[in-house]
Formats: sequence, structure tokens, C-alpha cells
Amino acid sequence: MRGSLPLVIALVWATQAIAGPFDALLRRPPAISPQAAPLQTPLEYRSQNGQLNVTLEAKETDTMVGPYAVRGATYNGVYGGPVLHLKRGDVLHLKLINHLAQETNIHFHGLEVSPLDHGDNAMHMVQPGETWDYEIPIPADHPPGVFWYHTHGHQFAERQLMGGLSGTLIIDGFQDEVPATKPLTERLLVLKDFAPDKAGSLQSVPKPFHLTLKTVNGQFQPRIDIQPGETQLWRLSNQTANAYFRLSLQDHSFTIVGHDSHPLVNPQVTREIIIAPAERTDVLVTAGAAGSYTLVAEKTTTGPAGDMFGAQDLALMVSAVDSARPPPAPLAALSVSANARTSKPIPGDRIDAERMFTFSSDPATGLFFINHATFDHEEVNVSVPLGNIEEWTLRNSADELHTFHIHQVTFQVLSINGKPVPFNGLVDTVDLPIHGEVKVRIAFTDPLIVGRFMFHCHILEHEDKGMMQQIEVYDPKVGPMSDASASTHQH
Ligand SMILES: [Cu+2]
Repeated sequence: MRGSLPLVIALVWATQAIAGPFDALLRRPPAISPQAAPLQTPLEYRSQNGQLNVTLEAKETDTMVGPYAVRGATYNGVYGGPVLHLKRGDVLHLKLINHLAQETNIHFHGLEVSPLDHGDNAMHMVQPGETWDYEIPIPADHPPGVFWYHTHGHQFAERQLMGGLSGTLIIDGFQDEVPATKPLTERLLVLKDFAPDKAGSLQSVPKPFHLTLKTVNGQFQPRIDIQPGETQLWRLSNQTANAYFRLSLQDHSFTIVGHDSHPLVNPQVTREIIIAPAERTDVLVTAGAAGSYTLVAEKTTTGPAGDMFGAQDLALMVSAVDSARPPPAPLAALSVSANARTSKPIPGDRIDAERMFTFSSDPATGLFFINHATFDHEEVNVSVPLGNIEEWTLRNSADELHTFHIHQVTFQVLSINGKPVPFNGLVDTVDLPIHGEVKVRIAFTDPLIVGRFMFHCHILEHEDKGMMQQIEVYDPKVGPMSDASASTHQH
């Protein structure tokens, strides 16, 4: 079935919205009115008594993105994606019904859970008209944070995800790990980017991405309310197929307190945050004097051979006294609880294997490779005995960025271009600089992760065109199911 069915996601233009308004939008976005609709959280589902039972119907959907009528593919009709709330120790029962004309499935990004059977099994495809029941027990000691789930249909992932097939999964408890954030108003900001072609079709994703609609929680240019002097916790999740976000907030700075769900050991104050596809960033924002401040997505580029994403005003932060709410309390000193598991480095006193992966592309064929091979559903590329702690060198030999992500585990970034990186929390995604390399340490030590899963570039155009490999973590008492790792070095 793979590759054989056309994806029918079309954009239906609002009568007045032929290319002109989109072009105008990208040259100079309209100023956002303080009367804009307030930022909302999309459809939410919360676990009860240790269970979350939810049915997600993947279907083509006509929806409004601001003033623009678009046709995407959504879960339960919500372009911004339903939000699933769970607690550690809960079990997620998720029924996926595929109403699309092509295969799809769901991957639970960042969760350290089983990849087998009805678990986080991104190898299993759900055919058109079929239903699949995911059962994801969240371990009692699982790190809390903002995770997300999305389609992982190889060769369809870019278009399906851009059309809307993603959502957020929050495991409660981040605020317990960073106690100063407990009293703060928490906001989820899901960043998406929709790029129709000029004919109004997402049948093929247009290049370059000169027409894009950037949204927050599926809303076009919403308003974010805050009081002067108030600090809020904004939890940003990049749920785009390909787009990097470079965010600035007029007259304000951000304090980064979390990355990829996990607390930063050392919070960072910055005027600008860059969020790669699939990454999550938790920031504190303290509002200045009463007034309106624009949250801007600045222009980004992924390199000479990559893509350009135009600037757009994303949202308007409106700072105003709200007499219905208590005046904001000062922020307590930031520190990370000793219980935060992902805030401890991975021990490096015993490294069981070192491997090298080169991320490359061929402009002539448009294919993308890891170690000179495109993804093969049938082939296990790396075989790892459970218990290994490994160091991987990830080399980018292309004229554009790649974004490394591996399922089932978090990892530690050791160095970027040979320069040691001070430990600042574990991550599940890392940017590979152009013609550069990143060294990471990964602990394949949790018995839950035994099975086959993937690592890949999270620029989904690249993943769809081959930049993905399969890994097997096996129980050494049983032995590997496959004969892999011939192409990588072990010692
Ligand atoms: Cu890539």
C-alpha cells in the first residue's frame, strides 16, 4: 500500500483569498488587534481514575484558519490538535479510526514506553477504513512534561502532519520539578504551519514554502492576556512538518526553563528562542507595563539547500490589570527538584558501543540518507543489547539543517562540532548543524524499550524521502531478532 494512494488534502480558498492576501501576509503581516480572539486550548481529554479512554478519528476536515478556509486532515475535527492530559501511572487507551484515503498511524513523541504490539508501535500502519487500539501504560516514574503525538506514516508523514494530524500529550508534574512555576498561569502554545500551493492543494507540498499560515493552537493571530508584572509559564510545542520557529516578543525576554519536556538545570534568559521541528520549549514570560506586545515568528532558513520560512506576527500579548484576578506575586527563585530524573547526566564511565551516522542527501534524486541508505521497512539497521550505554556521532554532510530524533529514549548532548556542551537536561531531539556533527550519549537500559523502533530526521520531508533507520533493542538472554549493525562500528 505504501506510496500508492494519493493524499487528498486540498485547500479551499476563501473567495477573496487567492494568493494575494497570503503574499501580503508574508511581506508585512497585519497588525493584530488587542480585540483579537483570546488564545484557547483546543479540545482537551483528561484521565480519570488512572485511565484515559479516547477515540481519535483521522479524517479530512474543512476548517477556518483565521479568515482562510482550508481543507486539512485532523483528529476529531480540531486543526490545533486535541490535548491529552495524563498522570504518571495512568494508562492511555487510544482508538484510532482511519477515515483517510491512505494509511496512517500514531507515534507518541518523547514517551519512554514500549514500542511493541499495541504500544508506541510506529512500524504498524493503519489502513484506510481500519481501526487500531493503542494501549500506552505511562510508567509511574516517567518524566512529566509536554509531549506530542502525530502521524508516522512513512512517505505520508509530511503532508498528513502539515494538514493537522498531530496533538499534544501532557504528563502532569513539570511544576513539581520546577517548584517556582507552580503558582503560575500555564499556557500551551502549539505551533503549526500550513503551506498550500498556489493552486490551493496539499496534494504535493509546495516548494519553496512561500505561502504559509502560522498558527498557535490552530488559531491565527490570537491574543494572550497577562497582567503587568505577572509571570506566566508558556509551553511551546513545534508541531510542524518542516518549519523552524525563531520567536521574539516585543520589548520582552524569555527565560527558558524546560526543553523537550525536561527541566533545564540552568535556566537561560534570551531575547530569541529557536524551536526546531518536534522540539518543545518551556519559557517564563514576565509582562512589562500595560500595553500590547507582538509575538513574532521571525524569518528562518534551514540553509543554502534548505527552505525559507517567512516572518509572521504570531500573537499579541496584551498586558492589562485584571481586577477580577489577584495581583501577581513575585516569582520565587528557580531551582530543579532533586527528583527530576532527566536532570541528571547519563553516566559515561562505561561506554558499550560507539556508532557513527552520516545524514546526507542527493540533490539529483531528491533522496535523503542515513549512512548512504534510505529507509527500508524490512531492514533493521542497528541492533543493540539491552543495557548498553552508547555514544553516537551524528554527522550532517548536507547544505541544510537536519533534526535528529530517536523514539523510546532520551539522550544527552555531549558536544556540538567538537565543542563540549555543558549538561543541561536530557532531550529527545537535536539539531545537526550544516556540515557539522553532534555527539550524544544514549542509555538503552530500560527493559520497557525492548523491540524495534526508529530514529530519523524530524524534518518530515526528509524522513518521507528516506532519512530514517530502524533500531532493535534486544534482550541479550534471548538474542537479536535480526542480523544488523554490520554497517556500524562496535567495540
Ligand atoms: Cu533532515
